[in-house]
Amino acid sequence: MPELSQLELETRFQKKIDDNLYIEPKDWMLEKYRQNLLRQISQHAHSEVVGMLPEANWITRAPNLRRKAALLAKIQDEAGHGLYLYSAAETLGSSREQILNAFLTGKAKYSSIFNYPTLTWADIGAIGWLVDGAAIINQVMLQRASYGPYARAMIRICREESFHQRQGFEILLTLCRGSKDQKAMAQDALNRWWWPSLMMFGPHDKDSPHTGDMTKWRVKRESNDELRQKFIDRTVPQADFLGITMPDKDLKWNETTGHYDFGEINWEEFNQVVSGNGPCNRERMNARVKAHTDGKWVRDAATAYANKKRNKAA
Ligand code: BYC
Repeated sequence: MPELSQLELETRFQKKIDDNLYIEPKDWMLEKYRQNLLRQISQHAHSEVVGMLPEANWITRAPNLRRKAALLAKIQDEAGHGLYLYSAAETLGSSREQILNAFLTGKAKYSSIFNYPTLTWADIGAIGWLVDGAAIINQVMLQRASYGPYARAMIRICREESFHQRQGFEILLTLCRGSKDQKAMAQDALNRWWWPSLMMFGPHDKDSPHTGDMTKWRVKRESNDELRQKFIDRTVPQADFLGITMPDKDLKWNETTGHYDFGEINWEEFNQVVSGNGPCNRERMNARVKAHTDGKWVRDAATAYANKKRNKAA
């Protein structure tokens, strides 16, 4: 078969995407597509792993055994999501070591949301309800991403995330139906987690440098602003059901658009958190670096065992 020109390769690649076929690891792909996917999938994996930290803060203080078991299981699920995603990222030609190195040296980002502290038990409810809720809205879309390994990882992850969202909502429902103080604790958690949850969807579309390419390549099928609106429309009635209110005086149902209008996000806060100056950025990074250092003997032992097995087989 004659060799295809760069232009022919690019045309075939885009046609495959336009026909809703998966791009698989061994297929030809645009270098920019590969790099952008590696960026997003690895950031996503780091987010899952860092996301364990705020919740881990409450394992020893969960109010009863049932809550503790559910929280432990949820945190383990997040570790599993991180592992699926690191594996998907590795199919793009970077080693696990390189990917982790970019994270541990602060070069790769992770979601802004995990740089906020979990001050009360209600925060664990708010994370499940709002943070996992926002993550699902985004990840349901990613189940149809054009890159096969990412889309398939997302299908498994979404199944677990929807369970997480419900357990968070149930924690808050219990608090909201409890004493006056418990309901106040739920309201306080909502006050602190609402705006950071909206920031999870990323900057406005007009300020989002990657949206154009990622949409063309069908990694993104809905934009940051569209997904954020979807999340708000879905979540406000849930807050009404709980009997607590979003901390946004501009939040109002708009009959004409059929959506909620809402106030402006504090983008200065978002930029500060993303650039390392959020309330817990340093604490999160220190915890991950320590875990990685402490885990060296495990990686060394696993490598030694794999080498021994390989040598024996040879
Ligand atoms: N935080 O052009 P844009 C979970 C960055 S974990 C930090 O719109 P894109 C869970 C963005 O990376 C689920 N950075 O980018 C776990 C880019 O920076 P670079 C986490 C953000 O990629 C444990 C720049 O801003 N979910 O569920 O088109 C417990 C410009 O943005 C953020 C994912 O990771 C942010 N919030 O769109 C509980 C989903 N937003 O790379 C729950 C996968 C933007 O140029 N990721 N940036 O330096 C995505 O869907 C997309 O990457 C985003 C951003 C929608 C986040």
